[in-house]
Amino acid sequence: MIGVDTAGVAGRLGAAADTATAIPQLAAEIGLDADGAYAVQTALVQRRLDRGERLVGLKMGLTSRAKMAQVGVDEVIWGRLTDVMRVPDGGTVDPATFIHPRVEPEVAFLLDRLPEPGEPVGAFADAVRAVAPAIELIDSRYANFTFSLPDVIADNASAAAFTIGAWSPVPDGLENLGVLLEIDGRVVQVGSTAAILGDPRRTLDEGLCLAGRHGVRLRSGWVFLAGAATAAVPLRPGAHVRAVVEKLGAVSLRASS
Ligand code: OOG
Ligand code: MG
Repeated sequence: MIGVDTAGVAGRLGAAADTATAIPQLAAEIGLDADGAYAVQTALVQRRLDRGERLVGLKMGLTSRAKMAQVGVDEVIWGRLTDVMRVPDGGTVDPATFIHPRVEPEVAFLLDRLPEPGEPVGAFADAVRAVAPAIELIDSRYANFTFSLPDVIADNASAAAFTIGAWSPVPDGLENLGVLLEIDGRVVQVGSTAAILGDPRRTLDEGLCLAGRHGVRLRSGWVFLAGAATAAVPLRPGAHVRAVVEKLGAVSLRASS
């Protein structure tokens, strides 16, 4: 890992996002490993903070088999969410501002009282104030949406935009709620929250632990995306996207044409 130009790599990924232009994968060529990739991610997100964006949460990635199989990477990853990525429920995104956007259904947690670094989550009910259905819009900055583990970590886990529905108290049976993704009223993906590490609550421990290793502390009031239960689906111009999570209700997003 000697000699990786962290700022330079973050600059290339940042420019790819800003101009909606794909770049080739780079980790193998420059010898970037997972730890080095998180350093690139930190620098990449810092570019956003430097232009006035605020950190508002964390996203987990590849927490279900369906997602791991879709992208061919089988390790849980995490990335950062900023205020500018948030789209209101029922809001519109312009697909032309992304490279090859995909949407996926998620479960979001609203964080409350979190343990001290190194401590396990005591009661999930203390750490999470509310849960909501969510849609994540991912947009790999790599050509053909193809990447290795360090590539996707460096690219902030493909984070691009997200929408959160109405918050509810944590319902009974969170570990096995039906999940649907609809495009223009047609169901395109069906799953269960059970696909998310067997129980989406587990992703919070994973997130605390994995992000904690890189000095990132989760904050009260942050949003936490547990990762998609199903594969992601391309977002076409004009599409109306709706995600439904049993007991939590629906959330929607539109792509302008
Ligand atoms: C990586 C991000 C994965 C999820 O929910 O699993 C992710 C990708 O698929 O491009 O956000
Ligand atoms: Mg996701």
